Order: sequence, then C-alpha cells, then structure tokens
Amino acid sequence: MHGFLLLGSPLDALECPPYLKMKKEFLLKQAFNMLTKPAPQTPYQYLAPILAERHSSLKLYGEVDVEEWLKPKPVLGGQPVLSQLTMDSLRNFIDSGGCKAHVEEVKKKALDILNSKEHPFLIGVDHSATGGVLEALSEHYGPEDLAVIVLDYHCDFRPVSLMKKLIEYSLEKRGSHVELPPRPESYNVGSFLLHLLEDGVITHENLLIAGVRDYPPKSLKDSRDPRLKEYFQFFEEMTRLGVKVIKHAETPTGLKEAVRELPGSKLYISLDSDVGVLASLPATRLAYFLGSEVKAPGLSEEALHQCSSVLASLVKEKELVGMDVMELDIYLLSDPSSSAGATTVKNLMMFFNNLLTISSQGKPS
Ligand SMILES: [Mn+2]
Repeated sequence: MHGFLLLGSPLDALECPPYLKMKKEFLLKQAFNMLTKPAPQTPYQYLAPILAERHSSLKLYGEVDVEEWLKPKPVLGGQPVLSQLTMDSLRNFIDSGGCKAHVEEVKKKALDILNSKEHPFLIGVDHSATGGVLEALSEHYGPEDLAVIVLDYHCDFRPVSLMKKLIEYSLEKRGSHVELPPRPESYNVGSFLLHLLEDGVITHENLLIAGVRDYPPKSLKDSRDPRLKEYFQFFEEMTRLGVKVIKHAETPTGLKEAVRELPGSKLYISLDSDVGVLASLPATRLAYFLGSEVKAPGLSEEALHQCSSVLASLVKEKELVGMDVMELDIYLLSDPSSSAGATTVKNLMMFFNNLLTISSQGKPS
C-alpha cells in the first residue's frame, strides 16, 4: 500500500505591492526585536505536522530549498533579505526563469519520493511549483495516463502577453492610458499549465480545472476591443483542444460529469487554496488582492465538501498518485487573532480526509 510523503515548497514570488509591504514589515519587526517567535516560516512547517498526525498514511519528507528572500516569512540573518525584497527583484526572478528553476528542484524530490514507492503530497505557496511534481509523475506514468484535476479560482494557462493586454485594458477603464513594458513568456504562477501542456508533460484531454472565476463571459466574443476578443478566443481554443473548464457557478455540479471524461487512470489533484478565497479557504495569498482583482468569493464550505465527495468517488476508479495544496498564506494560516487559519485548516482536513480515506481502502498496491 502506497502512502503519501509530504513535500514542502516555500517559493513565494508574488508580485503584489500590498503583500510585499507586509513581508517587509515582518522583516522590520525582526530587526527591531519585536518578534519573539518567527516560526512556522512556511505553510509546510505549519500544516504538515497537523496532517501527518491525523493520517497514518502521511509522512513528513521535508522542504525544497529556496533562497531566504523568496520564502513567505524570510528570517533576518546573514543575507541582505530586506534590500533584496523589491518588486524589481521579484520581476527579475520570474522573467529570468526562477520559477522554472525551482520546479526542477521540486521534480527531483518528487522523483525521489516515487522511487521510494510512495506518492508526493505537495504543500506550498507559488502554484507553479506543482509543475515539478507533475513532471515527475508524467515521467513515471506517461502523460496519456495522468489525469489532472485542478481546483482554482484561475485558469493558470494564461500567456504573459495576454495578461499584459488585459491589465492595460483594465487600467484604461480606470482612466489611465499606459503601455506596460513587454515581458518574456516566463513559466510562472499564472502560466505554468500552458507550459506543461506545450511541453507535453500533461495532455489537454487529461486536464480539468474547476471553481474558475476568470473564464471570460460569452459577451466578450463579439467585443469591439480586440484585447477582450483575444482573451475570449484564447480560452475557447483551450477548451476546443480538450481542456475541461468548470466555472465557479457550475462547481460542483458540472464537476461530477466532467471527471468522467478524463482518460488517464492515474489521478493528480491540485487544490489552489484561492479557489476558496473569502469563503471556505480564507488563508490564501489571493486575499491580498482584495479591492482590486478579487470581488467575488470562492467556493463555499458546502461546495468544497461536495467537490471532495465527487473526487473521493473518482478515487475508487482511478489511482490517486499525487496531491497538493498551494497558494497558502502562512501569515493568515498561523494568526491566532483571526479565524481565517482555523477555517482553512478545518476545510482542508475535510477535503483531504475524504480522499485519503478512500485512497487507503482496498486499492491494489
Ligand atoms: Mn493557481
């Protein structure tokens, strides 16, 4: 019987000014000795022991190395983390392929786990790290047999150039006409699935994304603005190629039918915690986009519960070979003065408990 080894990815390279400000404040508090206990530093350090204590099939593996300034809670030490932590350095990290380099490290650990006849269960921040586990699983089982279900507020297959046009459009709507500088088509939190598809790591038919809030409405089809038209057409093309996208309003009902269409017999489940933003999973990084991007809450507790039941019945038919929970926010997760952490942990336990219970029952090993 396979168990799951909990692997941590602490990469946190979010380009979001309010989030960056909070991280800098965290460092300043350390500099002025206003923090007595900076631990736990990452979602893995917080969540992995809780999950392992609950389930005998879960064991701790450890975390992938990441430079201090790229961790969610950097610790002041020998490195100049405070001066490194700027929007410019984050942009340089992403544009120069930093996320992809991290993915290679995640892949090595995931392969090590698979070679020891166990399965990877990734706990992390930047969703792009999921790609490392998927690369390892794809090498191990083959892309044709690997079904991937992602619960996410966003479809993380968006090209950088397309997002640039959308941001320019929304800035224009708010009265400022700016042309953003072009950026390379990097492997990042919003584009990693596109890279996995283009590189043949996963197949379009084997990819299902549910809980989605960024699917363009049909009204954009005939938009007079070419950028919006392009956005709509890009998403249509992805579904035409076989990617199954279940919008927020159709989740979990649509999920139940869509999972039947996945050809692969091995199953990977990726839970981007932002799928429950302002609702079942409030301790997510997306919470820092409040007031700008996020206007609508993610999945309710009930909807998330129903999703986990649908997935649990699927685990009776397909072999669950890997899972993850990503985009967790350690500040909210471990903040005793807020209910966000407790709500998130409770609903994560419920979600994975359903899957692990079924997964450990009578599966041929
Ligand atoms: Mn995501």
